[in-house]
Amino acid sequence: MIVLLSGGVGGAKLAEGLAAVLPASHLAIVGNTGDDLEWYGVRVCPDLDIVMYTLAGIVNRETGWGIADDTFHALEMLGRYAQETWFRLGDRDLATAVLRTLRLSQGLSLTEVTERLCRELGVRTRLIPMSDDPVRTMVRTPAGELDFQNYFVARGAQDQVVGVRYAGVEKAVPSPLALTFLEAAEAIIIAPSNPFLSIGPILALPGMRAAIQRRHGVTLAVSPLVAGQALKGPAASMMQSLGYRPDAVGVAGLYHDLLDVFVIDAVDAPLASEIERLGMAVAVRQTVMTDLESKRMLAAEILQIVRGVRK
Ligand code: FO1
Repeated sequence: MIVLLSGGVGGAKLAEGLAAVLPASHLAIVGNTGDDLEWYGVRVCPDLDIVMYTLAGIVNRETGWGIADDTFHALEMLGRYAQETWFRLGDRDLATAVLRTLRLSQGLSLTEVTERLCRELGVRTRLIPMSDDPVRTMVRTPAGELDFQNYFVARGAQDQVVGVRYAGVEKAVPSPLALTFLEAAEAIIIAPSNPFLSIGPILALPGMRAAIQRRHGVTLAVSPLVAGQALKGPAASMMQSLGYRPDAVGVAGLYHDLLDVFVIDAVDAPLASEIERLGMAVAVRQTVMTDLESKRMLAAEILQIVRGVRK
């Protein structure tokens, strides 16, 4: 069993690659819920939905989020009522959120609801929210503290980030199903997602880092920074403003207590020895995933690396 810890768009790319090279029964994905939001009374789980829609083959390939060919009639109507429309939740996407909200109100856990939605969309890979409890990523900026979607979507991730906090995390517990899969995993793979906004909330759950550390299986991460830049999103500038080196060495430092192997891009090969000094092996590969072939290729290489690690 391979378990992928994933955020949204970057994580979904690797999820797609892994799903293409592994039987569905050998892959589980633990998804971030720190960027969830209540939007007009319905619960939206962007990172879970991005992965679910990607694996279902219905994701909007241009944006990486939302559903292909979705329409925005509900949002337009809200605009006519002079309500906020900055979060572009499409009509089909809204249906997912309505059904999720209904099922949660009927007493199902988010883990159960996600499992049902995936099954109904034909997704056979297990997708498990990191927790059934609410955790909200809050971003501290010179303009004040903002919830994640406000920072990211409404304000376009333009504010300088001076701190990140995961509200509610102290009282949250990891999803029991996620822990079961993590404990049994031959390998845990940390996706090339933002270390603070996507992976940070998962690792901040009480007991999560310890659960990853005490296993015998391999733990590997793929750097989300290539040549000091994120392929998407504000990871590099955040690293800098939070006082970390904005490159693969900085990311390796954030995970140094967890990793056996860190996969960096070929352009970052000169950083390998510095990362090794942090106490992990380094694998240098082409990590930029642009199409299904490059996703499959990276996934296959990761499996090969995992199988070659002697602990
Ligand atoms: N990202 C945007 O940049 N603008 C949007 O209007 C937007 C809407 C949206 C609706 C549903 C959904 O599942 C995701 C959506 N995203 C949007 C993406 C999302 O905000 C982020 O990419 C993730 O939260 C970070 O992984």
